[in-house]
Amino acid sequence: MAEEQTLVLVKPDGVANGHIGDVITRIEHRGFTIDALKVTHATADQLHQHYAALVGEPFFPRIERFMTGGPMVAMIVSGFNVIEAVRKMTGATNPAEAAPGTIRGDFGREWADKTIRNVIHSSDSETSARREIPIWFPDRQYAPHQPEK
Ligand code: DGI
Repeated sequence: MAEEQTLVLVKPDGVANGHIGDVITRIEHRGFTIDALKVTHATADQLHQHYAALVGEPFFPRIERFMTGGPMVAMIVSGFNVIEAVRKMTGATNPAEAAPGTIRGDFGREWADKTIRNVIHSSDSETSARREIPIWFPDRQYAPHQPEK
């Protein structure tokens, strides 16, 4: 556990359904710091990089359609143990299984097709955060704040 940074994306469904503020409020209420924030529209190239491990999956075209289908909000969030804390706040991948109180459990909606629209992405490890931050913020790199001595 240490000072860390994590990448948070409010996905197109989260933006369309009005949850940018909810996500920011939860992050701020936990005392975490937003180091960078922007509205952005994902390109296919960014998604192929971001979900490199999933590109071969049969459901990848659905992810691509969904994630390029509207604007998103990208944030770099920092704080002590922020990666695990925000993952817990995010909840399970499938909103139908995400616990109440989590962002996906509270704001995720059931879907009639086979696309998982789950409101938010958050990095699952320091390795992921280090890799993902420059995909969405090309002029930034993983750079957690230095703790006070
Ligand atoms: O870190 P997570 O977003 O919780 O999960 P992940 O990195 O395993 O998957 C990334 C996204 O890909 C996830 O938010 C939704 C989508 N996904 C993952 N597994 C499946 C999936 N979409 C469909 N349709 N089916 C899956 O099995």
